[in-house]
Amino acid sequence: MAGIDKAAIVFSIAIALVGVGIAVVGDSVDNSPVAKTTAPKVTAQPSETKTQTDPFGDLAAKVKAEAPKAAEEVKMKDTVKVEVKEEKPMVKESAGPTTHTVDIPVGTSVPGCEASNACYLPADIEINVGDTVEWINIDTAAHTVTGGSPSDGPSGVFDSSLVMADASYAFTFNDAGSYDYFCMVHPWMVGSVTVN
Ligand SMILES: [Cu+2]
Repeated sequence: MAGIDKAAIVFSIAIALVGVGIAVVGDSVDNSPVAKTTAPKVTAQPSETKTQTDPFGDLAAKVKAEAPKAAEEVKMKDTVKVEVKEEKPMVKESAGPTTHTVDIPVGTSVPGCEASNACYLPADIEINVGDTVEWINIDTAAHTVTGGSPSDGPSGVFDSSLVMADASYAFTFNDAGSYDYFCMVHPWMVGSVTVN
């Protein structure tokens, strides 16, 4: 009887272990299919948005909606970079011939400015060959910028004729030299441009 009981106990234990084993395997088998079926659902979300639940559908929609925006941002960055590259050569070009500004100050239509050599500001300017000088008349009266001197008269190199109030006159100096100029309306107004 003892041997039979032991055999029965061992047999029952074996059955129990098998049962546990089946249960364990069953659980693992039950879990793995769920995990496997869940994983494909996630990867299949984008193409099956309509058949899936709303949360995933929203995520897929957001991803689809944000993807074009990101692409546009990249394109925008590219265009900005291109624009910056285009601006750099322009700066280099401006480093060549430049434009210098000379003001025709307020009140120069009456004598007085010549005492401080301020009938043109600056009255004496030094530039490089190819540079341009632009005289801006900020006075209320009309003036001229005429090459030459009050004593010798116009040189004929450049002459603005009358520059009205708030108007301007520009001349590009392509030859080196010293150029005196004056105002034919107000002979006390004199200035010079030195071109190197
Ligand atoms: Cu003048």
